[in-house]
Amino acid sequence: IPTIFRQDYCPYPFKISHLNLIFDLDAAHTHVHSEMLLTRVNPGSDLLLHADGLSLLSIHLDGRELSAVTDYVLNDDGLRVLNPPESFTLSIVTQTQPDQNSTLMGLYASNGNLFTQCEAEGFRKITYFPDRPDVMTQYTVELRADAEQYSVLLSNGNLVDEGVLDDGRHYAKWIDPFKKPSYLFALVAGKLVCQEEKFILASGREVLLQVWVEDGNLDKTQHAMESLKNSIRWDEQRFGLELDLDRFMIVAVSDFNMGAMENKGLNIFNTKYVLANSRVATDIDYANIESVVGHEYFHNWTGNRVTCQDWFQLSLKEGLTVFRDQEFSADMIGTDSGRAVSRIGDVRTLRQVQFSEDAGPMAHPVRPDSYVEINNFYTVTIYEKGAEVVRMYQTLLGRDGFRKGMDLYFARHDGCAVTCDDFRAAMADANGRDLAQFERWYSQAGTPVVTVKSHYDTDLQQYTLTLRQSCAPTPGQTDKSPFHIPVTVGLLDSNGQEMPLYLVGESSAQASCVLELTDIEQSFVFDRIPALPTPSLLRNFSAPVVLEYAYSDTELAHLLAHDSDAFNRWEAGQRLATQRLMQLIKSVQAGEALSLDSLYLEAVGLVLNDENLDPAFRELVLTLPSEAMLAELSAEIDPHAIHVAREYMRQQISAHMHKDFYQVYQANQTMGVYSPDAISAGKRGLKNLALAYLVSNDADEQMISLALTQVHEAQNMTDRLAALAVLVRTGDECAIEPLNDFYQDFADDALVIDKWFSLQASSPKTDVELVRQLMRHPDFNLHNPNRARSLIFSFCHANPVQFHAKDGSGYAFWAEQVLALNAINPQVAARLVRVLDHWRKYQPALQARMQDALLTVANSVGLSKDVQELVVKMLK
Ligand code: B3K
Ligand code: ZN
Repeated sequence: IPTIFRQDYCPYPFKISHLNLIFDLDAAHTHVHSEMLLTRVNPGSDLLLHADGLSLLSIHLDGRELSAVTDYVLNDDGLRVLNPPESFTLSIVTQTQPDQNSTLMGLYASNGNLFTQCEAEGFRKITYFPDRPDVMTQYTVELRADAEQYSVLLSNGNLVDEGVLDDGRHYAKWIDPFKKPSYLFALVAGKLVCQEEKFILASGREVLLQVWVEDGNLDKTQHAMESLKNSIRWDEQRFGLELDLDRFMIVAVSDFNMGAMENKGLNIFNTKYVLANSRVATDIDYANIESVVGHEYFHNWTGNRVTCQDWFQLSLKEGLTVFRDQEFSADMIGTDSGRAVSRIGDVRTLRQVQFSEDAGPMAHPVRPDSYVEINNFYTVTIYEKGAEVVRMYQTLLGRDGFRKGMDLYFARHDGCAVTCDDFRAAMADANGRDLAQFERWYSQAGTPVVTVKSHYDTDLQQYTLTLRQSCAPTPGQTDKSPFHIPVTVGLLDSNGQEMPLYLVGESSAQASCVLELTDIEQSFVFDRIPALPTPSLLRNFSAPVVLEYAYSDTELAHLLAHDSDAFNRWEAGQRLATQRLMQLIKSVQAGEALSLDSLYLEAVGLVLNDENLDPAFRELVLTLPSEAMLAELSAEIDPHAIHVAREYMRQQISAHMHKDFYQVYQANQTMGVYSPDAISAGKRGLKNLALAYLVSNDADEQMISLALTQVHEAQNMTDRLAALAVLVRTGDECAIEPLNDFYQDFADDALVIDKWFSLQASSPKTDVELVRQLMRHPDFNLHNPNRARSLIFSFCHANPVQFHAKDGSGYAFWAEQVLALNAINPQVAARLVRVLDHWRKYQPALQARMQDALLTVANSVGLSKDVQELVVKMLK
């Protein structure tokens, strides 16, 4: 399988000013007529057009039919037109079969409607075209279809004409006024209904906003519409960026490979990120919808108006847009503690998933140097680490400096396909800063470790922090050069107050300051420090690094109680918990008696009972690091010991704070009409965390009936699902009836049935046999990615203790499912492959069984590029 290298980039030799597309749509056979106007812009070669599984019906150049012998060569992956003239029109007719397309790339059918997904390389499944992001073209699209079955016909841009054809079918013609790369093309055809609203932009211009869904779902579109309006306002206010079209559409589809897609003016969404009302969606669903709607909308500028030169620059649009959606979600909460809660959530994902990617066989830089299958590079490194890299510009340059950089970026590159270097240059030039070293964040993989040592000089009243950085080797990169790392710090006195910081040589004091670590080791000296402080390091997680400092328990308890940086308060609690959990894991392995000291319990008890603190924040502090996080921190992963240790600690917390949890449970009930706002959601989150602790394994009847009552009386999905989850986790009979009721109540709502599958699959009481049994349920369907994820992925990802069963039965199941999915949908299969990323870090006995499973997959015939690239890298 060929590898693509970043260094091999060559500009495309032709410019394509216009592309006219006519679609004769039908689920069985769709004909695509394409006409493009080409002009040579670079001397030399033949014209190369991409293709993937297309049937060519005809091809004409300036009206002359081309001959397969003398004029063109047809391959599996493309078409080569030999010796074309300098300027010409090429007309091509192709045929595709949407209802046979189970990959969900290109044109495909879902519940009888037709949709497209083109990013990254799906357009080549629709027609012959240079399917690369730096070829930007103006599109005119005419859709023709049966008027009843496909009553709604949508594409990018503005609707310019519609009507009835002679043969009784109808048509719609769309023109997108902005040139765009092929990956942003989209069409939708089907029986759909919409919620629509006119909206006035800051400039006074009126636009039409629509949310399209299948019939019967109009009671679930309001939140997506609100989120869209909030996104539009936010981008105007924070970045001065206005919606550039007269119409903006969101369409929900139930068969979708990922979350959503930012096609110009026609965003296509997984139903999971559109549909919500209080009966069917949880607080987390509501928050995710807001964030994904924001993300796709923000792409309109960061991705669409300015796009990527090649796919190696993917983080240029994804990292930046994730950063923007994170800031949007934080601003929507508004309060400082809300911002911290939102930041903690983002960092948790980063550490749990991205740090582990960066330490495994798939580690790659934010701007990779090579790939086999680009779909394998839509990763947490490109997205989440990419967002951290963008955030560091803001930390280094300040909010205003960052805004200046963004303004310059758009001034320079609007309408162009550019690189990560162009973005960095705009940030540097707009602020007169040298950001040359900052480039290493793009080119070097791996998570840097920053080790901090402190020294207090009583006589000089000086406090010195010495920072040292290192970064472990990653595949293909053995030696790393130092990164440019912003480390935000503060110092607390013994009362927990901020000490004014006077860096030596600076006259003004700050409460928090950004230390710029650029060498391997650097010392920073603070003057006028009257007594030994407690350092608060890496505030707000100012860089995506592991920070090591030999904190004592009392220092951590002090930070947890007093730090003005809410992120570091939480962090101190997590450090306390992690130290204990790692010790407990060792004790479990050694067969020793387990115990938990009171310092931890007292420290988190203060937070639990502090009613001045945001409930959402209290919930986060009382949530132990996940089993996945503990695995990531282990030198050799023992999933069973991790599970036992964490469950033990949960029980201890539960036993010691039973009364407090009960009180918190009662005090944080939300009454009245459901609202997904952060305060109400935070209360529900804390209340349901309290419930989960109350119903720990040895729960008494009274607590079980508390959960049962909540299941029966819940007025919203958040409360109902949380209580049901708690019951399912007991593995007792008490869960059977509520689970059945839940299924009956929501049998016709696919997204809720996904929750029903997922809840069972992720319960530590569910073994692989039960998962196999659930796969035989009439509602299970491997072709639907949401359903596959809800059962198979939930089991493999979210149920480590069962997935890693000692007999290897979980891994055998994994191999079977990877192969089954490989034949249907390679992208979804490849995601599942990644579950075994870290097989070499597990205990030897598990490792051997994982290797067997990996080899079973690797030695199978008919592997997709997607799956093959991964297993090869994992077995290397
Ligand atoms: N840009 C799309 C992702 C496309 C994934 C293709 N395998 C969604 C997003 O990041 O907004
Ligand atoms: Zn994106």
